[in-house]
Amino acid sequence: MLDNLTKRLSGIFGGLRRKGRLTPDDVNEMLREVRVALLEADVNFGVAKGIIANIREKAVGEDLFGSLNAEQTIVKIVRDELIEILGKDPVPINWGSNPPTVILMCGLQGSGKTTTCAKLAVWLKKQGKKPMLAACDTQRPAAITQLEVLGEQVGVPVFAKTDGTKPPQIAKEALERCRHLLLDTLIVDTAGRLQIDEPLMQELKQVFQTTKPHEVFLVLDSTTGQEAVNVAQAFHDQVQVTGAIFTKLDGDTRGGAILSVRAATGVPVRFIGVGEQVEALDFFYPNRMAERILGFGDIMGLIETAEAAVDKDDAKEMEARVKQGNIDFEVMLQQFKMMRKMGDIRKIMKMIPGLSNAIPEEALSQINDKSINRIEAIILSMTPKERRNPDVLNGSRRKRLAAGSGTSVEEVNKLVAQLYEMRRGMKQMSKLQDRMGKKGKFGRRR
Ligand SMILES: Nc1nc2c(ncn2[C@@H]2O[C@H](COP(=O)(O)OP(=O)(O)OP(=O)(O)O)[C@@H](O)[C@H]2O)c(=O)[nH]1
Ligand SMILES: [Mg+2]
Repeated sequence: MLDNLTKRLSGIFGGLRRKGRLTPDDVNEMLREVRVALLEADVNFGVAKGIIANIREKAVGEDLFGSLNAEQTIVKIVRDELIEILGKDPVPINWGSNPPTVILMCGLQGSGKTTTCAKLAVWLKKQGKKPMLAACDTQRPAAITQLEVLGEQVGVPVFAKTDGTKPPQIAKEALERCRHLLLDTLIVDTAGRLQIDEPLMQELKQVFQTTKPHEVFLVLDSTTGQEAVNVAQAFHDQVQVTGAIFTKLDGDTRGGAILSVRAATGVPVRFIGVGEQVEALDFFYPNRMAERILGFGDIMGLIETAEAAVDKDDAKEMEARVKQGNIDFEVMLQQFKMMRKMGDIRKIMKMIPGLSNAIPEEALSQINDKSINRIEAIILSMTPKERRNPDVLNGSRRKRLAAGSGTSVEEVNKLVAQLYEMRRGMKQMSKLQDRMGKKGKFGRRR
């Protein structure tokens, strides 16, 4: 996600750090570089110009020159400016006064509307809502089935009609059904359209008028770059768009449109799609995005992900065992499970501050599920006794494990050696902590 911009900016600010005291020329040069970096990330020209002008103005007011922490001051100014441009405060869902809340989804063909409908339903369920999906894309025969399959997958009812009923009427009936079933949110999927497609725009307007949506979310494909901003303007002119959802930010995108859309059209970003799975939708926080762009990582996001995935009691027990150096294959298996629940390990590592820039892309790509799968297969081939007490793993047992897991004896040996290595490391660590604790120099935090 915007990795190139992050790398460019850290390079620019890193250069300032090496310089120490700054002259006005240094700052001008820095601003020029930031501007190029923004443009290369596909930020709208006018928006980039505005950002630079604001940074310059604030920098002048900060009495930057000659001060020793000029770099930190500049990073802070840039951060604040990015937050400002992204809309400052996150925008909560407008629930309306009496349910159901209607959310109308629109966007170009293939932007990710239908997928995002399902993702949004999952997100709403996590908020304790009872959503329903309405299939108002009658253009593509497969579209209804697609939504029905997704609805089934996420456990949300789908209202659909295949008897030639027109979308505005389907939407109207869906709303009635939604009320009848006492569900509180209706998400309306619509047909993908090409911008110029007048009849489809008319249809969207009619659906808008019959459902009077509380939110109109425009789904934008972030890989389309600047074009996304033009699309947003075109839709906004027709129906009042209340929010943008940028999809496919997990891919290799320049993504600068996400920085431009609000400044250029007034439409704030509300969610971002970060993967193909139905969970891969994040509520949009301007400050988190700004900090992520600047390579600070996404600590809050990381904590939320971890909290959602980890059972508190499990975590406590694991911590105690790790402290005693008392881990076994049972614990290892549990840790893998936890990591799986947290999602893509690479995505998690990218959320850790500093790490995203420190680790080269190739190294990250080598950390994969496959190697974890092999280790897991070995552990799963063990008997419960072997998992708890690896000392019993003699040669013949190791051979059996290799055969049972489709790996080799070498791999099994390596895994067992790793466990002993980890135990040793943990014991040493806790001894060290104890000693420091006794000296009273570094009191343990817990
Ligand atoms: N990697 C990635 N893929 C996504 C994301 N969101 C959607 N997609 C993919 O984009 C493709 C198109 O998604 P759809 O939801 O069918 O798009 P649509 O806008 O409903 O398309 P039409 O109904 O034809 O207009 C699918 O293959 C999705 O899996 C995302 O955040 N990340
Ligand atoms: Mg669709």
